[in-house]
Amino acid sequence: MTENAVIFDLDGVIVSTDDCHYRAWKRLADEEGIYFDREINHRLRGVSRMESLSIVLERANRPYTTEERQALAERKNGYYRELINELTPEHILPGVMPLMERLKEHGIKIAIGSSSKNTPLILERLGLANYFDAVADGNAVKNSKPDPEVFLLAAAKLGIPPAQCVVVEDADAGVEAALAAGMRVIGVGTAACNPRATLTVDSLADLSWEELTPCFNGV
Ligand code: B16
Ligand code: MG
Repeated sequence: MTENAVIFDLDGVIVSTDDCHYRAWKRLADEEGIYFDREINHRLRGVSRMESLSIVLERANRPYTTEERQALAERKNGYYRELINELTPEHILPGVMPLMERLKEHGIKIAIGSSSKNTPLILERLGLANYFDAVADGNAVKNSKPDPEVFLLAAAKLGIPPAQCVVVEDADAGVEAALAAGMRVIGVGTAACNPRATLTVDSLADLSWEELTPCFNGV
């Protein structure tokens, strides 16, 4: 039988840390006197920390040196870690655990493909540190989404060809990364209206097994 895998994005798919990112960037921007709102925050989804900072600084009224940028990114990350330290398994989004349990029962491998360098801490807080067959995150890749590197790394760690992997993503950058990796992609949450996704659902709680299985080759 052909082996298949599902690679889950973390922020916005497994857990709503996307709101923690927003609050941490907002605190930093307010302190620096830089305009920041949820629309700008939307552009940060799936994008690495330093690239996110560059987007935040588009609205700054002076240039920032490399050293200043490094310090700002560290400050934001401190605010963010204060927030994610409060996470518990109850913060796992609806539908996620039943889906992952069902995938495991059917012998379908599961992995994380996240741009976040905080992935180990988040998975630990959620009680999922040893749950996945593979974890690929921002600590292990050079290029962030929409580059396919993180998803290709997850597939390589699983030993499953990209064409047999399905990605679950909430970010447009992540949808593009999955397609560039040659994978099918389910758009959820804020990617639920992305026409490039193979399948879209508002929440994983709404995803039926009958809808999901055609996404796999050979199942
Ligand atoms: P960190 P994902 C991404 O995670 C977030 O969507 C994005 O907003 C964030 O900037 C990026 O991780 C880096 O996060 O600062 O924790 O390294 O959606 O790819 O799981
Ligand atoms: Mg995400």
